[in-house]
Amino acid sequence: MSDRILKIALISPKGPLYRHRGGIFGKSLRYMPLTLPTLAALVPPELNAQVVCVDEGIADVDLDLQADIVGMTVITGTARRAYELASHFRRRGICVVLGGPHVTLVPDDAQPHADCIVVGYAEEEWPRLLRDWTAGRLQSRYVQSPSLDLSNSPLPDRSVLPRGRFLTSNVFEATRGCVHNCSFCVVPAAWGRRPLQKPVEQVVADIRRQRARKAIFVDLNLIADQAYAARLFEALIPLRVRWYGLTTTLLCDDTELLDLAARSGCRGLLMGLESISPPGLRETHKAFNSPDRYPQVVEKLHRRGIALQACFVFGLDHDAPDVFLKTARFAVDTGIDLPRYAIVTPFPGTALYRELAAEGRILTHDWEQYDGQHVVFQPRQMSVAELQQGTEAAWKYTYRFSSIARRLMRTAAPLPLALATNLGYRYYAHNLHRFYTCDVPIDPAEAMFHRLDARRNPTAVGKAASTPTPEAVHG
Ligand code: B12
Ligand code: SF4
Repeated sequence: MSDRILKIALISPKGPLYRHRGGIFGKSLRYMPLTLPTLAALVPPELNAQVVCVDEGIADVDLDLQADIVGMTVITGTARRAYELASHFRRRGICVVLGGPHVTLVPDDAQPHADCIVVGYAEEEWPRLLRDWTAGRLQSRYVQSPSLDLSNSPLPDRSVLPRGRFLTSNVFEATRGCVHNCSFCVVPAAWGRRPLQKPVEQVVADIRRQRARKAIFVDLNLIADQAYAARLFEALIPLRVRWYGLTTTLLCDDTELLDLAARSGCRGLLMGLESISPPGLRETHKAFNSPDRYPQVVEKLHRRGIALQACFVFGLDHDAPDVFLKTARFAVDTGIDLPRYAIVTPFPGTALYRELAAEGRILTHDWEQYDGQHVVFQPRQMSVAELQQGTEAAWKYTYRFSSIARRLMRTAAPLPLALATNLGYRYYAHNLHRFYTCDVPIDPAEAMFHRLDARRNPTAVGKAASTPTPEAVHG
């Protein structure tokens, strides 16, 4: 054991969408991400390290901070900021390590900006890297082994971030990855299609340790492995938590699993419906979604008290200029609790990016614009301005008072909460241009919802709004 204290600073850099200006609510509108708590817990104890974590979404990075190693997590929208910080710390002689989705998607984009990068999940590579650094034999790239197994990973250390600055820290992860292969999705592109799972007992232990009454799962598709999902849902029943997460519409084809999800406390799901056009879905390799059955999806969820936040994307090659209002009308007529719209984003490293690049249709490599809200490619059947404005029109149609009233008549959620959420979204729909440069991803509605609910019942969270929100680009 070494006597010297190894100083590690872990940073989640800000993107243009997500600065900590306080937005309209003066507090961060996000739940605690698990990236830094997970990395902190992986630091080998024998290294005698002191770990400081900074989430630039809620606090400033001290540019004079003292550290031996600065590790930064990078998503595409934050790559530019991460590289800027990396260059600053490297100039100061600090070893900079970059990792995360963007680094995994396009390692060669990140490599020149760092002393060392980690490609893929870091459960084995981050501890190895730290031991190598201590022994003076740091390599420039660490790549996740294809046989990585999460069964022995430690529970995330949430104490490294200030809980009070987030809407909630009851954020959990059971699985990683997804078995599907949607062309726009970063998940199969970055991490392949083998789902990884934490042992169910470990997830339960984490929820118990947090004494959570409400749980948000950040898993990108909780039902990627349905047998695992069934085991997890069974294990959640005795915990009596209300939980929110992301699945595909396929959950509604499996009545047994859906019933189990409802019994286990599921109160809100985010699903990527993506498009109401079958050719559009085929184009994205998401033909398992069937628009004919979307009304049944909504109805089946509502019958079980589960609210649906449904994400649609605009700008697919099959989308003509009438797609916006058609989709918005469909979302309203179908009674979706919270429809969301995003602009297709060809994240670098994805199949979609390769297709568009081969056709010369990528318009910018300014990664800050890769946020699901800006048009970064040439659409096939409309102009860039039509795509941008049409998306805004869909938001406005969906959240006008008459549309809200029609959806509220069908909602499975308690009316006051559903109303509050919708009004929050209405505000957002009418201020999209402001949110492009502000704290957007977790909705004003969510903040409003949390406030209302906290007043009503400090320990409970109701049904409607609190689905984990930000994955407008996810399915
Ligand atoms: C919480 C969350 C957020 C939070 C915080 C983001 C953050 N930087 O932490 C908020 C709400 C701000 C957010 C916003 C957005 N998000 Co988001 N988000 C997530 C989410 C659901 C969970 C993150 C998490 O906690 N993961 C669990 C941890 C343990 O996994 P991990 O982060 O991958 O970390 C592991 C490895 O990647 C690696 N690693 C990661 N970082 C580092 C750093 C070092 C030094 C090392 C060694 C290793 C390492 O080690 C970890 C352990 O294995 C993920 C999806 C997911 N489940 O991962 C999407 C995800 C990160 N988001 C995504 C996107 C697209 C967005 C938005 C653009 C969505 C939108 N339209 O609004 C915005 C972008 C905001 C911006 N600034 O540009 C994409 C990123 C794709 C990309 N190429 O950029 C993801 C992957 C989801 C997806 N659709 O595929 N998001
Ligand atoms: S969009 Fe959803 S269903 Fe498709 S690959 Fe990504 S996580 Fe899986």
